[in-house]
Amino acid sequence: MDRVAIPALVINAFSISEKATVNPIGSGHIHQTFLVEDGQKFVLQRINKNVFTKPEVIARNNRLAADYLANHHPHYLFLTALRDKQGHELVYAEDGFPWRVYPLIENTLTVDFVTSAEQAFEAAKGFGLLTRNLHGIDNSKFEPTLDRFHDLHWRYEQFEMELAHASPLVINQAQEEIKLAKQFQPLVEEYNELIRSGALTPRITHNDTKINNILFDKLTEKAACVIDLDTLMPGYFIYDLGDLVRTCVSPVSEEEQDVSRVMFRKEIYDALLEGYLSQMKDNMSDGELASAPFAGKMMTYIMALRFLADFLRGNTYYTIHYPEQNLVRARNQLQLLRLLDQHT
Ligand code: GN1
Ligand code: MG
Repeated sequence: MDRVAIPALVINAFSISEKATVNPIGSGHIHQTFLVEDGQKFVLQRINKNVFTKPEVIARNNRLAADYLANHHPHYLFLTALRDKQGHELVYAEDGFPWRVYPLIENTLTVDFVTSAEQAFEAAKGFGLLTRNLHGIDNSKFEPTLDRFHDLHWRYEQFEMELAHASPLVINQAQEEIKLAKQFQPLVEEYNELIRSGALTPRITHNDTKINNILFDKLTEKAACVIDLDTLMPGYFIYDLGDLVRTCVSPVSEEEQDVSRVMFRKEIYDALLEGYLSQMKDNMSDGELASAPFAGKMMTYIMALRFLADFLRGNTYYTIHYPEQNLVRARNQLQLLRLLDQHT
């Protein structure tokens, strides 16, 4: 998708000066994100309203969390959107797309690849701490920003539906991946059984714990702050631990085209579990602890299905830079899933 121009209305609402420099940043697949340098530094983001059809729900959930954290954990650094001149966090442009601004947290950085067990431990500790600190909040006040987001059963059905409607050409291109995706279908049964058993406690989870959604302190290399809070909503711990495993355990990302470079790094996997549990194990049941090995498989499978479904549907959801990118991502994730299935 081409970069959009920033509407005058948005520039005006957030009092961005004419002298400010604006550059695209980030590697997200959904929104458009810019760094604004205007004396101070800000992150300006256009929310993709085709994906998040209820942006006010994001803002409301984030506000609930921010208020709770300010009361119960006043030293915890939680990112909140800035308000415009009129006190709004979301500013709607003429085309209906909402924009928001975040302060840039100085002296921090993001990483796209985990390079050490310490880094993996820190990232997992950071996401574990978020859910830990939100323990005790009234979950029922939160609304899902995306319905059934990590419902593996539903994601499998979506994949089947796209397959039923896809053109013979794309089905042919994705033959191998479709076959593999179907082979892992028993994971859906396992997921259904786990949910049905009631072993997992509903919690407020981040739901997008990929490695580049955490800021590390440049000096100490400790986790400083989690970012991308669009899907902060009720969920299960397996979603957060699982996406950490999915994005940290291999030395290459989901974008890697050469699947022989996808690998399972045991020391990273162990560090993730250790880091996450260092924050969470006190309030986890035995049933939850026992389901930890399922987390990485479940989330890797979900992403394989989602990328593959998007490819079959003609690439309408994720940003792509070349036509087969979603197929490549699906292939990559299926390879990772094979490895996780062998090793965990
Ligand atoms: C999307 O936009 P981004 O990169 O934060 C997606 C996540 C996927 C991720 C895969 C709302 O996140 O679920 O794990 O891509 N977010 C949404 O890279 O669909
Ligand atoms: Mg996200």
